Amino acid sequence: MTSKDEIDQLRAQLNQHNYRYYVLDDPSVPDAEYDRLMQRLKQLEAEHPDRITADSPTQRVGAQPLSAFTQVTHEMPMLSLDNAFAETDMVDFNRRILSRLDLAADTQISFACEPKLDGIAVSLLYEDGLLVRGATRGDGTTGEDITQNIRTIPSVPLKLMGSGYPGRLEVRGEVYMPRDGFERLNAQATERGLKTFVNPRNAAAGSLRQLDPKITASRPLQLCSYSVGVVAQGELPDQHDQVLKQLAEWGFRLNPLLEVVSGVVGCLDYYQRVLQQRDQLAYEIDGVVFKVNDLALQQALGFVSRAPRWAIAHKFPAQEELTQVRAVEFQVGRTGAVTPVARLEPVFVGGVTVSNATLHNMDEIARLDLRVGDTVVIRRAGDVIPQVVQVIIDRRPDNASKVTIPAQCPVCGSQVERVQLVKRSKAGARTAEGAAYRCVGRLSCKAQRQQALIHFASRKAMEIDGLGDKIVQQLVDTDLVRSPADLYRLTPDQLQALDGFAELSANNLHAAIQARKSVALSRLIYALGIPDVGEETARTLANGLGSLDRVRQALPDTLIWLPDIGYEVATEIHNFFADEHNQAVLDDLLGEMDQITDEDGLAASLAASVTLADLLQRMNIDGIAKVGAQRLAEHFESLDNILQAEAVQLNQVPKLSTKAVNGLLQAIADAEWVARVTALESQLRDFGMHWQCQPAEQDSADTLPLSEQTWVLTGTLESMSRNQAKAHLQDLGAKVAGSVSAKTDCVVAGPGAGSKLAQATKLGIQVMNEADFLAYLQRYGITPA
Ligand code: 9MJ
Repeated sequence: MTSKDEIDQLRAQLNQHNYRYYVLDDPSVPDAEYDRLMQRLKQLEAEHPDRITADSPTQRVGAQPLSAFTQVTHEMPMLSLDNAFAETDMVDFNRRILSRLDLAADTQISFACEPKLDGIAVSLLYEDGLLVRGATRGDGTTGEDITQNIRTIPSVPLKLMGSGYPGRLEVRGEVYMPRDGFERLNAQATERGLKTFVNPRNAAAGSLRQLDPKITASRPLQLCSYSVGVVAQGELPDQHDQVLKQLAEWGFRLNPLLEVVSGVVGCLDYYQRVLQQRDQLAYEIDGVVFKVNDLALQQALGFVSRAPRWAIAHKFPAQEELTQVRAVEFQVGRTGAVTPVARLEPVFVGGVTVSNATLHNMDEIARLDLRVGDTVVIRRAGDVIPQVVQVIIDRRPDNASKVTIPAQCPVCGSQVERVQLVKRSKAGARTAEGAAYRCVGRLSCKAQRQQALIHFASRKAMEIDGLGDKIVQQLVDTDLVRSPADLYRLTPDQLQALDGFAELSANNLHAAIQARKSVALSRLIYALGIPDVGEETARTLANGLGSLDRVRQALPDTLIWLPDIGYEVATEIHNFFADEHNQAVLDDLLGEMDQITDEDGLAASLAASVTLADLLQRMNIDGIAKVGAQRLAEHFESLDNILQAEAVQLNQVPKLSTKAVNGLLQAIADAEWVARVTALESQLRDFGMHWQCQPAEQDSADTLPLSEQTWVLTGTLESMSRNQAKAHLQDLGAKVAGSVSAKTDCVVAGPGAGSKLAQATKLGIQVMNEADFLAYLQRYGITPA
């Protein structure tokens, strides 16, 4: 094949893969294959620079930053849409159309319906099938030339697909940022200490406004087309929906919810159906758009001022509203964290009345520059909790007051202490830091007591049936319960004295509490509410260490041997159990309980898997990695021998580098290091480790079929609930994660699986359907109830 043919073929393949991935959301090859084709094309183009064309997939980004955008005058003005806010507005819209067209009042006109994307309207001009200009709507008459930014959006065709397109064709549509991309972008900005975007629309607008197209290229933008402007040297179909379908064939992304309905009743029904789906959509919409489908009728209807008579936007309830901050109060959580909450002038937003919004922490207040009395933008999108996203500084009253953290806990009056928070990346670099505040009152603080007990009794913790939040509140308010142990000491009489209890209900709750005197170890660990210890970590601790005693004693250096436990979490766990107050509360609780069972009957797996070489490798000795550690372990056979070794002996270890010898000498001379490694070794021995032994126990967690594997569940399964499927996988040793990444080993996909399945296919990860999964479980003797 000649290089020209190969270049043509690569471009065609890349365009096709790109179209499948970004326009159809249906990837056809793994990313690695796409990258390989792209590399090959870049290589060929470097060898034959004369063959580079503007529509080559390599040429999306590459233009130099501009110093300013130039103005563009639209050949056909880009109109705006009239709004309808109520059903009566829609009925009036329909009536105006019928009367203007001289049609009978009961005529059912065909309307094309689409969701109204909340982004930035743009115009894309194609000449002979090539993208020659991209522009913003601007004021409708003049916009800005943003061609080089538009070219970076992967769902924008640089060259139209197929054939039959007009010589000049202006495609119009919306550039928007899907929700997941927006969340990711803001999370990155927060991590880097940069300003976040208020909403996906502002993020899309800000991304298109960049003078440097490389920045635009790094933003997750999408284009969806919804109409045409200039059409010359060619013709298009005579119905709006057919025009859009024709655009799809030329390579544009269309909204999959596009429909044609009959009459205003059809429009109102469509509005309701899309409204129901709003929160589940991958992108934000602020309503739906209705357009008379017949282009001849559109022509006959014409325009009034700047909007067409044949189209209308029926708006959804706003997801952002302005209101005022009446006060900022402080709440105390389970671990004593003191967090600010904004008390707001009640406002209707995202379909509910909102009068409180969390402010997260004092850093957030500083970032927003929020004061009491300020007018703020409240956002409630999807079913997430309402957020304060912006302060309108221009409306700040003279008497607005700054927010300060109270010196005393608002609930118990104990001192509030400041704790420095440092977030680290996996490599240990600081990624963010800030201050948190904590009430030092522990269980003497009613707020902490109440939250701790609610957590203790909750379903994933001790699962005490019938012990709901309201009852816990009464038990705390009446001082009947001051710690988890007190729960077990409650008598039926005491319960019966509470509001809403009779003899039977009191006896039932008493029995339910007593029934939870014996639980699985992992439940108890989770129920204790150790900071940073969720269900999964609790299970790891229970399975890996096998007994509560070991968990209580484990040193941070020991804990980090367990899967997915890093040094920070290890330190939190160790500090929790080292704390005298926690020890007393736990001893008291254990005194009331009967039996803590290791739920899966697994023996401690940690000890069996540790060797002297592993230990040396992990003790941060300069110059010593896996191989060096192995050589040392083989030569000296025990840690004692190594600690007593001098330079002469170390130099006798075959093939040990000078750097490793020096690193080790330095470590041995460091009393703190020696104390750490000795304590670790002694603890691992106590926990049952034997140097150089093979895994002793066959059923240890490390030898479970799915140890070290990560699985993801998506969609719904018919034969079992998601929690049951999760439990089965965990029994087999797998970690069950909430999202698909390169680390995922397998995805179980039931009907209704969406983006996770797409992601798995994209990454080339194994996918099982329900039948495969059942057969797989069967192999290990698991049959769902
Ligand atoms: C949006 N934003 O989704 C129009 N739009 O049509 C749709 N906007 C529009 N159509 C004419 N789907 C002017 C604006």
